[in-house]
Amino acid sequence: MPTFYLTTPIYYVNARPHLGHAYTTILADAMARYRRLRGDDVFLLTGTDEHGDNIAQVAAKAGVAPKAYADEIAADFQKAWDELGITYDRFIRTTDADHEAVVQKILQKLWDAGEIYLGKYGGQYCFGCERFYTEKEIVDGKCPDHQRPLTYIEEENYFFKMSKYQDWLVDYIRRNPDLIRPERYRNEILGFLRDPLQDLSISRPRTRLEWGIPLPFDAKYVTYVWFDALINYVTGVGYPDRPGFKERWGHVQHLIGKDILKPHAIYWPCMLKAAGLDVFRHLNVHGYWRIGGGKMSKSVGNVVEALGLTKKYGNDAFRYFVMREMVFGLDADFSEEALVGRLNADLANDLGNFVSRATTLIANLAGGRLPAPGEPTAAETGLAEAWRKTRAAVDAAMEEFAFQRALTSIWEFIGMLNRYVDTEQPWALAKDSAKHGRLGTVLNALGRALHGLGIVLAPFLPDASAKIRGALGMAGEPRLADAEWGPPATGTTIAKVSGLFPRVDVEKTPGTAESKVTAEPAHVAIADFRRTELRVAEVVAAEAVPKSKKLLKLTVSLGDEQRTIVAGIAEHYAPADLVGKKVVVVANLEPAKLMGVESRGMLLAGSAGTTLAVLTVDRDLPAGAKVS
Ligand code: ME8
Repeated sequence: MPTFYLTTPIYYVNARPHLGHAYTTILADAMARYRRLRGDDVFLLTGTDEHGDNIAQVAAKAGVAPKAYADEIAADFQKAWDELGITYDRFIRTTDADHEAVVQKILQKLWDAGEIYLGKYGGQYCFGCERFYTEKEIVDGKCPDHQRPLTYIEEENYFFKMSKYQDWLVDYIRRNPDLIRPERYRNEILGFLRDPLQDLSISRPRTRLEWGIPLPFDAKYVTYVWFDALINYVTGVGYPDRPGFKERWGHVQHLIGKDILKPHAIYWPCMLKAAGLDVFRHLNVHGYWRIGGGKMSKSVGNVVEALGLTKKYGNDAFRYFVMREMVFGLDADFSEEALVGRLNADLANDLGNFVSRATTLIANLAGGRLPAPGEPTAAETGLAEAWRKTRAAVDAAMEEFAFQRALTSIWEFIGMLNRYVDTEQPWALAKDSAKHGRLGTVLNALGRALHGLGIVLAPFLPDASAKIRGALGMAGEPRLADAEWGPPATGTTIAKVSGLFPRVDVEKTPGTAESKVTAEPAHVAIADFRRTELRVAEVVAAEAVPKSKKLLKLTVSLGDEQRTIVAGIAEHYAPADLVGKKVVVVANLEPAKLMGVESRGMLLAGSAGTTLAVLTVDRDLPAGAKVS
């Protein structure tokens, strides 16, 4: 059985759980669920980081002892993860006795091996980050993260001889191209390693900081935050010799946000090397959520509020949104409107609608029992093939933590299923007794699709997928191996499922931008509409419009003529992705000049939240064909 060990960062207890923490933890949970579905032996570790100045300071402000403060916030995190249905195997706290013992053990080991020495250090220190900043990193005399002035501190401290590992680390990263991923973060680290690496200060004098783990070889000092925190990943699975430690450690993958890239990609591998432990298999790094355009900051209550949306719209909708909206590794904007947009479009319209149609058709046209299939036509073999491809695409995407790609593939398949129902029209087949064999084939295919979706959606939408499986009477833990295009058996009872994801009426959601704009649209007379000439066009060439972030210049063919159309879609499509696409354009729009380029026509696209999709035709039509 393959082993899979995944960790999230351990979160500081100086802030309540918020959107950012939830994002990482949800991704980790979805990944753990996916690996369990595949049959792997999975261990998911999360927890809290409880020592250090920061926490001592907030506790003092609150008038309680640091441990009491940490107890309260750690419980908050556990409660938040339980409410979100996070399937972690251990919640580690850096104040756990086994962790404190492991940190001391590793420190002693490194001290004995001459990897640690006492030295003097002076530098610009940020109390928010609990670390010194180098001149190069300081922006306008301030901490680039907290935008607060730094304090010059000089003191005697213990240092880990990190500098001696520089060449080894560069070589290790070069020889393991997927160690740090996505690649942009690997490049960032290799770039950083072009400058000389400093030794790492690992202690603070107890006179300044009481709240930490004492150094085993000098009780006047406590460990510095990162040395304590990073070691949680080995404590969590029983370092040095608890059962399963070796096996799990050999397969460890870390998941973090880009803010803590350096400690994980530089300090941690050097620490592991010095301690004689293997380096992690992969460091998976995601981007940052922004709210209202700015970087999301802990001091802003809206990040906590954002997490509250799980209660308003449900865990599944929240999970789906964050996984689908953010390209793993890049930043994205969070907004309630965008979440509602996805909920209505992808969950209510696409998935919810399909599940309700399929189960209702089987109930109404076959008495709720899955009919036997007849001879499949190209439509059914097409579905079977598409399902096989979808599963392979999901597997490949999940290998790289590309959650967005995995979901996009599944939703393309769901789109295909809805079109299949539209085209095959089972309700019409039911009216003609000569076509009842064909009806059985179509309803059977719908049953297969429900079965497959009930399994494959489990990591992403645990609640909704359980409802689908429940309707099909599928008991026990789902397994990916059962998601073939075959079952369920003929005669299986299938219950109606309606309202899997009820649409959210934006007018009933005060405070959203959409609620302000949903006025009843004025009617357009058919004759007026007909004056708009819509045509199918083939994109022949596409390029960015110089100096414009938004515009692309498209050369499109309308069959008998080619023309230039400028479209504001550069933030959503790469030029190369458009070439060869059959799109829909307004052909008789008055020509207009945009950034110096004359545009003759307009490309049609739909949008919801931050997603934009160009309209295409779902069967082959010649360029120039009329759209009406
Ligand atoms: O750094 N977008 O803890 P922390 C996405 N204790 N993810 C975000 C985010 C945002 N806007 N804000 C926070 C620490 N996160 C240390 C870690 S690990 C050995 C020690 C997530 O409470 C993201 O995972 O500041 C980020 O890396 C983490 O929270 C930082 O949590």
